[in-house]
Amino acid sequence: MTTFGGNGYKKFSINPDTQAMLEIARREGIETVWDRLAKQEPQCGYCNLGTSCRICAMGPCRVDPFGDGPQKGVCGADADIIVARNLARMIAAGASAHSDHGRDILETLHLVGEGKGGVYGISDPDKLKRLAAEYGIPTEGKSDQEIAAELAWEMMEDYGMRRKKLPMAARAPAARQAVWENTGVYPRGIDRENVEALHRTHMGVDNDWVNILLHAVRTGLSDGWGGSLVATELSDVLFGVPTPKASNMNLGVLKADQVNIILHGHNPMLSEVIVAASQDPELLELARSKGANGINLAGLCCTGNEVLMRKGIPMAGNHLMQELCIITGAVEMMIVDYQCIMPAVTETAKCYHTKVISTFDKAKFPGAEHISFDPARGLEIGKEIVRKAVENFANRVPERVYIPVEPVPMMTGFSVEAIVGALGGTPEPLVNAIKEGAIRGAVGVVGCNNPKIKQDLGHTELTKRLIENDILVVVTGCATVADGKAGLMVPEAADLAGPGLGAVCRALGIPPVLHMGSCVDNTRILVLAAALANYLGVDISALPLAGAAPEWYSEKAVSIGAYVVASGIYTVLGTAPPVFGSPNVVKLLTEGLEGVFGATFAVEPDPNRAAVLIRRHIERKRAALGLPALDPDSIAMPEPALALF
Ligand code: XCC
Ligand code: SF4
Repeated sequence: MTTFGGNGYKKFSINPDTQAMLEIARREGIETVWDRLAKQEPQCGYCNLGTSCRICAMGPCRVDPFGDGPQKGVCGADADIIVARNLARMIAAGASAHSDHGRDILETLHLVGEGKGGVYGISDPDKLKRLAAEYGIPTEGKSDQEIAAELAWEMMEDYGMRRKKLPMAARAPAARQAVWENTGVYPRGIDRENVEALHRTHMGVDNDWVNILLHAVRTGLSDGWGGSLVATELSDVLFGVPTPKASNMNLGVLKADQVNIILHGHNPMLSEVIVAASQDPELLELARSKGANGINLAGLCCTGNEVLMRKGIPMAGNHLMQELCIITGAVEMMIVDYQCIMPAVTETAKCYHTKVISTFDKAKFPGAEHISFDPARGLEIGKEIVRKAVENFANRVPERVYIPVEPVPMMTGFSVEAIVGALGGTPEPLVNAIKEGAIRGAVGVVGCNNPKIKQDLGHTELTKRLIENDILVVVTGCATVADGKAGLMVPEAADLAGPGLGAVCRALGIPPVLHMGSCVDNTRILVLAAALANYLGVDISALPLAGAAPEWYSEKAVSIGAYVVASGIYTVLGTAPPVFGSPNVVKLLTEGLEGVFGATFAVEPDPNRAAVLIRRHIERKRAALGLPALDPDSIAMPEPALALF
């Protein structure tokens, strides 16, 4: 129902496929995320500033830090406390989401250890043994199954209260761990930090806003060096460590003559068996008998990133494409697990023949068919679901099928193992390229889409500015699809990079923008940063690195931001977090953290300006390491220019 016609859709997205589908949505009278955003406007100013509170029944309260309205809530909480509590709760929700995803993978490893893993097994015994060694588990003479059982048992302790420190946090340089110790934020137990965050932010517990934020940091660290890392590492053990491969992106990966199944959400457990089921000869024959030339899988969001990294399954889109995929009329089924799945998708699906199948008991959707996922019966359930999709091909209305674009090629699969492998088994060539200045530094461009920002503009503009200035970019999550669709993730994109980075990419045959996975896989970036720092014998905060989340929307992104900064990496946010109602909190996040963690947040919606902030930061870090560096002030800051909204 988006009211813009023709070129008006350029206001919402840089992508031709999005623009084309918005026109179909208008014609068909289908509501999208952009329509619903417009209906919400103007959004609440108190909530935007973070100064509204509804955590107890004496409220809800709003404080008015810049006006002459109330300065305190009913309990006496001021703007600082309310903003800090709200931010801590966002971080706890995000960290809980990642960590509970990790728990689901861990439970699967446990089942494998008990010999009840059904179709699941150990895909990478070497990584299993490396992790076992890290947890002090002797492996000699033991079967993979025995090791899996013991490792699962040990990792379950990471969630509880028996540890003083999370074991995998020891991958960080000693200097970084000392920072965490000295500030009292070394993460202990994953669930413990999350529950404590909820406890502290209950009315009348932690009334010191700095103390609240320090615990929020610890909660974030329990995600980055705990829950998310469990998810990444054990997914590699169960499903394989990703290796470089070619794939495709955008709505053009849907095939008009095949059964199309979209995999949406975050957890790779089910999608891995769907990949197997989609190759089942009997189901392929069934598809042929229905007139389809095959069964085509395509990913969305982070489940898409997972199967892209490991299996090369193409991606139909990122966060803001979830409704638009269905509007192609070519999707027989959308299989969802959890996180980032808009409740709206089942409404959109009602306008088409698309079936939405929910699969996790903790994530049900009115309007979807629920098929409860049980790892022990994995493949059986996978085949049952794929069969339904194939049968649904008969209900497709060919006249309504519209796939607006051709797919764009990209390269995926850059796990830390793969990157080090591509470098010849040691980080040395990368370190040397950085030392010499051919590569100035590296930046993780990560995170979501947000309809408040023109879709993918923040990601792609920032990435282009960075690579053309010889800064290597690594991407995860929805940023991947943005840069992939823009053609930045093929080796030929070396031509878009500066001369130094371009030459390195050509020599190695890699793109200047490397795909490192889903959002839990931001831990791969942490682990790589830690490995580089350890190799050089410095703290992570000394390295010429930065993070950016140009279009973030999710609580998970806030948790990621917290652990990235607390790990010593300067991070620029495109979307403003709800903290501006407390000048004290803003000052702490953007300045004060430097003295504590050696890194801060910045907020800069204009990607061209964000690129300059990052380039200046990288040159400062280079100079401090005694490497050839530009004068940061010689990098001119452009006026805000891009129409983002
Ligand atoms: Fe969700 Fe992970 Fe954000 Fe994309 S990037 S919108 S969190 S799918 Ni993680
Ligand atoms: Fe209001 Fe305080 Fe209750 Fe929040 S905790 S709703 S500020 S009384």
